[in-house]
Amino acid sequence: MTIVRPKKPAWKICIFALAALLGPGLLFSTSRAETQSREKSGAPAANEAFSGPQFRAWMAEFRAEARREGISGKTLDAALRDIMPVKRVIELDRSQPEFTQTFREYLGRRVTEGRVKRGRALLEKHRVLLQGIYEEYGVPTRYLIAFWGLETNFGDYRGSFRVIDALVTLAHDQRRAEFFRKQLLHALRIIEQGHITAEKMMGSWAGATGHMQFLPSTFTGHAVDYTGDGRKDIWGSLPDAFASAANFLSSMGWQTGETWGRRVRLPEDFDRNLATLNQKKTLRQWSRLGIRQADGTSLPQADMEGSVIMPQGSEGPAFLVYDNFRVIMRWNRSVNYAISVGHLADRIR
Ligand SMILES: [Ca+2]
Repeated sequence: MTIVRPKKPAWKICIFALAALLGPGLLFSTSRAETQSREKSGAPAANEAFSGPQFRAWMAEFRAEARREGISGKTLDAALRDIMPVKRVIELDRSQPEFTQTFREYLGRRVTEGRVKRGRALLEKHRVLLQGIYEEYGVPTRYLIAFWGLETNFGDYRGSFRVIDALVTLAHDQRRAEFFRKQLLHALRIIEQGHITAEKMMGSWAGATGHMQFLPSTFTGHAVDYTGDGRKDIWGSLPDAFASAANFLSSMGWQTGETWGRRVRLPEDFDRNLATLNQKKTLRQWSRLGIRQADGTSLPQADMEGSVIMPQGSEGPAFLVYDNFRVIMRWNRSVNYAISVGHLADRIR
């Protein structure tokens, strides 16, 4: 039987128009205490608007697609039982902080003294493991620690939402339905393959999961079973989590032996239009344009290519970034994030 996806009902269009005017916080009049307890538990929010026939029809149609994709009825029954969209996920989707913080605020919150100190201690603690992974994948130990620190504060905050709940919510929502529907199928595939159960697959409101906050598609593409027990366990096994991150970065083109970038000093007459990731020049060429290292010394006279970026605008700090910076941006397409990874890695070393 073919189930035709129902047209968006009129009430929903009204609600989303209203949401655009008022902001989701006002529309979903959930009390603060209720929201917080829900955020902690990650439990689905009972809501008439979500549990109506429209959602049930959507779910029936999605299940049919998942079955065609080879996911067993048993996995679907276990993962999708009593499932309902989570209002809090939609609220968080509509208020992402990275767009409202300046570069300085962003960096200051992420690369703290405490995090640097703990990163150094953890690098020491896991040195043998990380060194082995470096020899196999070519990604230096300090970067893996930096990603771990930024993604989950070294495993402390791995997310309080059931990934399946979050992804069902976002796949059913209109804003990025297609992207999250694919992520949901990947997540179900991971469960089908026995790497984890739906109950234990916890993560962020956007479906990122495990020590390194992999999206399900990143997992299917790049996760590895470093311990050799048959499970790619990025949730409970640090060896699997670190090696999976290293494998991802290596696949994206990580250049062993090169750094990510450096803070630089620009000459007074520097043409600010050149400060973009689209402009690549060799260190020799940048040097000729008057760019110096932050301490005033000359750049290395190399043919390595880089771009100048100024994340805080033309009055803020300037960075010269290399190929590995672009690899970090394949992990997270945010310039601020990529500088934070590089800066934290440098501080940990
Ligand atoms: Ca394993």
